[in-house]
Amino acid sequence: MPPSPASRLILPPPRTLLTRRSFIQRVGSTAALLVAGSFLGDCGGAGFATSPNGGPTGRVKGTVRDLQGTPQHVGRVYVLTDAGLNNGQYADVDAAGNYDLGPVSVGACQIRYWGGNQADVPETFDNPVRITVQENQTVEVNFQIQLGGLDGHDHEIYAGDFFYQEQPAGVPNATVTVPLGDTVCWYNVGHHVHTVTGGPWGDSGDIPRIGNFMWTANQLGTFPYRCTYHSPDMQAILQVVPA
Ligand SMILES: [Cu+2]
Repeated sequence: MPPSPASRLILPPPRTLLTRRSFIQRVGSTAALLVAGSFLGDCGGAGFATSPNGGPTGRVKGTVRDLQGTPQHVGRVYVLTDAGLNNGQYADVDAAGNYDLGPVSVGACQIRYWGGNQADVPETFDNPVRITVQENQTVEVNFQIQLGGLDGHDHEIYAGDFFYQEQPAGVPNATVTVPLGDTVCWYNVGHHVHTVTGGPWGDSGDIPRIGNFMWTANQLGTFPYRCTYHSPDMQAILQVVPA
């Protein structure tokens, strides 16, 4: 889809990044409150289909708008488990800027917007958003986004309980390959403290919930890393190849 005029306002990002905020600031950042988790009632008692495992479900849907409130037909919304793992369920944002995940298993989960290189949620807002789904109720999670997105040299890896997963839907604890000079951001979407330990960067130190650790790939090689608290459950490989 063609970029909107707003995307032309985005400044070229610096290649040296110190914080996740600056990582996401490639897409800009100011903004208002993310609306999340507002229950809309029981949808007239229509009920919902059962989940694949046969358990009770609610429904999750919402809108995707830019910071000016204009609906945006861009991106995809994923369901993550409470532990932060992509569970394979997603919905694309439609032409009217709406998404509808349909039946979602009851319980705690996280709803995550992914706009790839086209858009992202400014760092000032939660993303993913933690919600609790109740049987036969609808949770509305509305995302405000800024066009611009990641620039293709940024790689996000979520650290959850207890895995590393390249975003938006990589294989847990798999090898992630990035070109020299690119930046990797590990973001803790779990409940527990994790670390990213090993490789040329050494030790991230403790990464708290919604905290992050970033490293710009300045050295070629294949680098196994792990969480000092949850290895061997949490171990993966970062491979840096010539750009
Ligand atoms: Cu850990």
